[in-house]
Amino acid sequence: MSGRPEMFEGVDEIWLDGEFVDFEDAQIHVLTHALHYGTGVFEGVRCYETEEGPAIFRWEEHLDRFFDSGAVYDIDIPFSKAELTEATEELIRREGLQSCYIRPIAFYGYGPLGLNPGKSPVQVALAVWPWGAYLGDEALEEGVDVAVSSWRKYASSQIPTNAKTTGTYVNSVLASQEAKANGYEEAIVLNKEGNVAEGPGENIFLVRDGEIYTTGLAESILDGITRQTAIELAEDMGYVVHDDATISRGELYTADELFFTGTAAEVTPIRSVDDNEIGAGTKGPVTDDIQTAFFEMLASGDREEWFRYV
Ligand code: PPE
Repeated sequence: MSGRPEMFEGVDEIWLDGEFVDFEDAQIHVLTHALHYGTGVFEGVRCYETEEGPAIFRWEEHLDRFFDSGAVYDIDIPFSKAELTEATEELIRREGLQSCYIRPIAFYGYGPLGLNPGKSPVQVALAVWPWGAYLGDEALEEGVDVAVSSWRKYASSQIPTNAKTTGTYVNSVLASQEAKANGYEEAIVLNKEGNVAEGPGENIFLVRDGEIYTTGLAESILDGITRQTAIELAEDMGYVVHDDATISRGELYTADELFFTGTAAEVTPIRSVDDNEIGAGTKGPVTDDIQTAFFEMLASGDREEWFRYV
């Protein structure tokens, strides 16, 4: 296929419905239910290069969330967790990757249309590709300039926010497009109540007087696995972490430090919000501590329970 996106250039195969198929053959029908109604669930996982070879980071937690997301929509994934694990590891080996991003997706496939997906078959795919720093290498060092979006995060009373559903990402797409159109690198989305929820693809942390705050699960956020990782690493270092915080827009402006967490974004500092410089306008000391601990943990693999070696 000519014009293949650069990020997929080296990808040879994709696992689709139980088989390894050539990249070009990983196709689905235009009448796929999920294309029309967004009835799919997905994950984003990273595999890191370690001294003992490639290791998938917190695979079990991602797999659990994948199945939980599916359960919300009665998406009955027709493969066991063991089968998906085996397929993912095999795919990484076949692609010969030392580190990569992993994208599992399960969705209502080609069947009758109409809102109730009842008779549509569930299809599952796994893809892997190299993916560097989500917001750029410089972002990890210097931080990103972000803007509070005019789009609100959908409330968990409207669509479950703890499920990672394909369709609902239009909310993130809108916020992200708006931020970029206005010259910012990323957005922060407020929830229906007007408090801080998260980024379009990241959770958010605030540092004030040496203590760490992150928005609570009741604030219509995704229960991020990197969020949980950052909380644990920070607590291990002796920081007080408030993981159930309600954060107002104004508190963003007066924070000592802010940073994003996410599988793709890892630990990315935020250097300004709506053109207000945060702290010294670069990566702050607490953010640096957490980010350093995060990358050291990934390089050393010393939290064994978090790694699955391929
Ligand atoms: N909130 C949202 C809305 C979100 O999409 C993500 C992950 C997170 C929080 C962080 O969750 P976790 O990865 O478990 O720490 N966003 C994924 C998709 C990014 C994309 O652009 O695609 C990701 O980071 O893989």
